[in-house]
Amino acid sequence: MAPTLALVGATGAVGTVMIDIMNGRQEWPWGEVRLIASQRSAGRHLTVRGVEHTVVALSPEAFDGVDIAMFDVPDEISAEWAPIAASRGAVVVDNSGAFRMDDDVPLVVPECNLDRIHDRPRGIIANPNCTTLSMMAALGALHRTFDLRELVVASYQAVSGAGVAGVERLYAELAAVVGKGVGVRAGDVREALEAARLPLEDSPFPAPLALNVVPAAGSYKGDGWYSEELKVRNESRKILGIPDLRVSATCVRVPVVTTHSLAVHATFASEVTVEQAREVFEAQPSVVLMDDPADNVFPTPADVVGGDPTYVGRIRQALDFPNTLDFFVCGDNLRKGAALNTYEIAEALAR
Ligand code: 11C
Repeated sequence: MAPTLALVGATGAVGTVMIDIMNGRQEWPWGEVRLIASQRSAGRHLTVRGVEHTVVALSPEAFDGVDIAMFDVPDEISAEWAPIAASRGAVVVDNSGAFRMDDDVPLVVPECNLDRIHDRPRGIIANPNCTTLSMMAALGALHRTFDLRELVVASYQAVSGAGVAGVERLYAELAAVVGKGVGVRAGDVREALEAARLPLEDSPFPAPLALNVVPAAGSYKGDGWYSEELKVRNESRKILGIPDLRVSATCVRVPVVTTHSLAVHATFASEVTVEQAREVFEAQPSVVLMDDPADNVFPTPADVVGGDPTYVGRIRQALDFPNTLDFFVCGDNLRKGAALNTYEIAEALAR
């Protein structure tokens, strides 16, 4: 019998993208589809592949008969409900941060470690953070061939990483500064936001985003590090299977709606030429090369948003660092960075 698929968080930002991905899939291995959300959203009607579904409220019984449950909900909801779904017999594919570093939960990117989906003692498989994910298809391909030793990255993260509230905040801030001649004197953007009744206390971000970049993504964890930076380090090590990989990340929020970018400085066991790296990227179906700087060809979020691949450009050998490649990647943080990777894992389980 065709397996039953549940989507928990069906009405949220990533859940909405997930339904879009489900609608676009060519293969369709599923029988019943069950859409699950909070009590507040229960009863809403959503259409999946032309069939109208009524959203049901999250409850233990909602998982009865479910084979695979994709969770796109906040950490605390996953922490409570993923084990309940697993205890009812579902395999959970969880997009939150609740289980990623649990030794009994594989952290999977299909391009890197799909075989790990079979080793899931808790019945849960975790999906990485979108920042880590945005570079993983490209980095994993290079690591398989050239043996990655060190990783230094700077991220340029879109506001939709902080959900609908992040997107609304950016648009409101932009409306408050456009045409006002601000951005030329220290503090004038903050003043413009105050004047527009957009106090920073109401923002999901710790500083103005309009006409600005903010070197603080996620929550502050002490010793100078933000949560996004620690996730990049810990998750990269786990996904690539290199527990002692040397990693340093600086994560920065930028005024982009959707699509995270990363400047990657990756050091390998021996020298890697640009041509060798290109060959590896060209052989990876989910990577698209946009790399002709002489002709202004490189990936930017505005040019690739909404796409499924990882876009790679600006590939060059670091001038003063042996065995090191520098390159720039862009990936849609809501698609491959969240919903698509989760769905690909579920699809592989169904197969
Ligand atoms: C951001 N990467 O851009 C985050 C969002 O651990 O799943 C995803 C947080 C996570 O703010």
